Amino acid sequence: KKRIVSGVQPTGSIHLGNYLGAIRNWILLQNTYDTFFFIVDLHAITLPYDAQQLSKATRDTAALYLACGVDTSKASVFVQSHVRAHAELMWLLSSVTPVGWLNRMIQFKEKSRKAGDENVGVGLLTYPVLMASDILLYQSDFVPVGEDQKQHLELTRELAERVNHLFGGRKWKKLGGRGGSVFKVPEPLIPPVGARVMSLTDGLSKMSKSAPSDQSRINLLDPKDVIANKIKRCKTDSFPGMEFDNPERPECNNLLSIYQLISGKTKEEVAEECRDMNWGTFKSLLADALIDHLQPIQVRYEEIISDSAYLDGILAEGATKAAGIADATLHNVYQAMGFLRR
Ligand code: AQP
Repeated sequence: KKRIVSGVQPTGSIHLGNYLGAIRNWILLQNTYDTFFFIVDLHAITLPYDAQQLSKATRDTAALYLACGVDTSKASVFVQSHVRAHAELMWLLSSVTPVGWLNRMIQFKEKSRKAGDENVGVGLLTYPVLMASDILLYQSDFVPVGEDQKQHLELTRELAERVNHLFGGRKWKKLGGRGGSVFKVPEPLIPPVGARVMSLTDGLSKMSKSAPSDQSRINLLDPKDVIANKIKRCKTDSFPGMEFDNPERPECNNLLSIYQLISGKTKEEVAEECRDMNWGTFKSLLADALIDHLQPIQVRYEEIISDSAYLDGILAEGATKAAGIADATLHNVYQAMGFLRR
């Protein structure tokens, strides 16, 4: 089976964008691929964060993966920091990553501009090297990537090729290794159901955990009345009817797309169903659809999060399985890079 790795940062509440853009696709992918879904807690500390909240957010994220349908009889679920090889490989890769490659990263430029100089740690710059470690440790064949992560995956590929070139092949064989490539070069995977979910308060920016206003996103754990209220108050326009793809109506397009994804209907069906609706009618249709869709996820989440022994067991099992693969890769990297064996 071909292998896939993916993760979400425990930096806040998991929202509809994380769900429709990432987690929901995992449910399909786990049937066909050897999948590793982790909670990327080491990535969550690259901007100022609250240490009191990190472990709770990590557990919540894990419980939500399971509640959304990640099936641990098919997929491995674990916490990134529980597999030490991630941080360790990152050091080895950092040492062969040209700084210029990192300076080019658009996400770094954007996030550091927003955070201000005082708050920008080295980790924010070297974040893509940790992401490369996450992927390369598992010799992944594919990585599901949204638009915003494409550049980071390209850097991962370049790094894999660089290490293979510098340390692989005959040079590695001379050191007693198996020779050949140290790392598999991963390919991007365009998700089966693609979605970029936009903010409820601005149809041109993406729904995001870090946006200051909670009003801008639907969190998967929002109670019914909060969902209804957020949809009621979300940004509208004064055009008649509802339509997809009108560049002057980004909010309308976003909400119709959300409705389409949640209802499982086709774009044509939704366009037809909603064409003559006014905002009020459409909003209550959407709020009801969201509440119905999220309710069973919330019920399962409550069951899982209240059984801590069960959740800990899943995470321990996942980490053991992941570490088996990650440690073998790390061993090869040390060997190829010429380190003395213990
Ligand atoms: N709005 C979105 N639409 C579609 N997909 C999205 N993802 C995030 N936002 C949207 C996808 O969720 C996965 C995990 O994201 P992450 O935890 O690495 O954080 P992020 O991409 O930086 O997005 P967030 O949740 O909005 O966090 P902040 O505010 O911290 O930037 C990824 O697959 C991502 O594409």
